[in-house]
Amino acid sequence: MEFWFTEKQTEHLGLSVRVHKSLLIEQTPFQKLAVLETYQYGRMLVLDGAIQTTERDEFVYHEMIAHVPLTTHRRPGEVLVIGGGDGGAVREILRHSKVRRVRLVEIDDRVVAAARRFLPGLSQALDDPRAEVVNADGAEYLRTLPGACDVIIVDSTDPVGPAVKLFEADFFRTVHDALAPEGLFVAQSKSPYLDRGLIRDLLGIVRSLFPVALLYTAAIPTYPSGLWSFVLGSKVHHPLTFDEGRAEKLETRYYSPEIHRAAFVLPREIRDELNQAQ
Ligand code: AG3
Repeated sequence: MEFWFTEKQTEHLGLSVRVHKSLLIEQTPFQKLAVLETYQYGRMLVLDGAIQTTERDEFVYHEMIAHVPLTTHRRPGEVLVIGGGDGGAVREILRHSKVRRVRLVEIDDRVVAAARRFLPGLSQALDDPRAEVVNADGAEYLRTLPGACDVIIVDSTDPVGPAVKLFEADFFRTVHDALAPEGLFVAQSKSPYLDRGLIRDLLGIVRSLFPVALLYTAAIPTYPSGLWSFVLGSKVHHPLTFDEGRAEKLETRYYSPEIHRAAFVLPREIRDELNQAQ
């Protein structure tokens, strides 16, 4: 007998993955949480039916959400992650020796517990002495930290359930205020093929708040359409003027100085529609 999990990416499109074993299925106070052992991608974390991360392709997303902002900032000492309870982004952030502290603010502590139990390759980073896990609402928590962060990384779910407000203008104003004068942030912003309207709106919000506002992409096999995007907002530093030496020295599988630069080059139609000139 075969068991398949399907993420319904749109009304008319799904990605199906054959499941070897279901390791955990739980209704938390915030969302439905599952950890599945799959043949193709290893262990897979699913929230409300959406694939969050898999053992085999998580490195692409986590390297790209962490190293692009951290090599753009000259001295990233204080880093804050919103969401990302699996620990993958924190693991990559900790590769930067300039980072003194990384705080992970996760609203759903069941996600952290599931990752600690089933995804040690990601969650082990949370035990590092420089890492701190805070169980709180990220948007509320940020309000208590004016000007305190060098880099903020929004590693949220898609805008459903608890993450809806993390895609609204008010939240990005809070992010702006929580950043130090040279601060910058990155937020996951869904698929350039399937979510163009959302990305256009987000970029509009970020452009109204930050002098540098750009979109970059990465190829992630298990996310809808396979091409994923990140929006970056920065008070001073431009991501194409970054520390290439530091980028080259990082131990990575996807990220490199060349990938860093190339990620900001958008397919023509998307570039024109978003009016993104580098
Ligand atoms: N957070 C973003 C996952 C979005 C995937 N969307 C989807 N499958 N529809 C990932 C968390 C990893 N730390």
